[in-house]
Amino acid sequence: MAENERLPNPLVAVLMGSKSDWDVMRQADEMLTRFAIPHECRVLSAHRTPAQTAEYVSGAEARGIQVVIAAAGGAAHLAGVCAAHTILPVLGVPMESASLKGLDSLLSTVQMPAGIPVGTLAIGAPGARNAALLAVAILAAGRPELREKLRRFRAEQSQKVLRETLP
Ligand code: RP5
Repeated sequence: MAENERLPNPLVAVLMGSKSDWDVMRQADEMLTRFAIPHECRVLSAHRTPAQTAEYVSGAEARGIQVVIAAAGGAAHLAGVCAAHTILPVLGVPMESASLKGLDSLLSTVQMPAGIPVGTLAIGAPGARNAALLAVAILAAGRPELREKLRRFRAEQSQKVLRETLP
């Protein structure tokens, strides 16, 4: 799905602070597509487009979005800013940064003071994929068919590991 493409009635918003995050965040997009979750991907920045970020996230719940995934690098703090503007669950994905390898992103995303939570995933691609899987798990709570898909995904993953042979 192309970046910024809007599907009708998206359930998940995948936000990222810069187009430079897309190479990693496309993995969240692909995972959500694999589970047939309606979603939309947008570039919105906490510091470069602060007003538009606040406006988008403030209106997300009314548009039917149920989970927000927010990825950013450095000290950008997009996930925390998003969480400040919505009661929807916000999943933060720290992007790997050039200077500190994502440790800066991780700390600025994970170290939220009490009261406004951000569920923080791993730095980079594993975090992008797991954010999508966690969004699926959140949505699956009230959707038995999605729970079954998640169980099948886990079973296939197990089978793949068990089929591995070593040279
Ligand atoms: C953050 O700054 C973005 O999330 C990105 O990871 C990082 C660098 O952005 P660019 O300078 O590449 O646009 O806001």
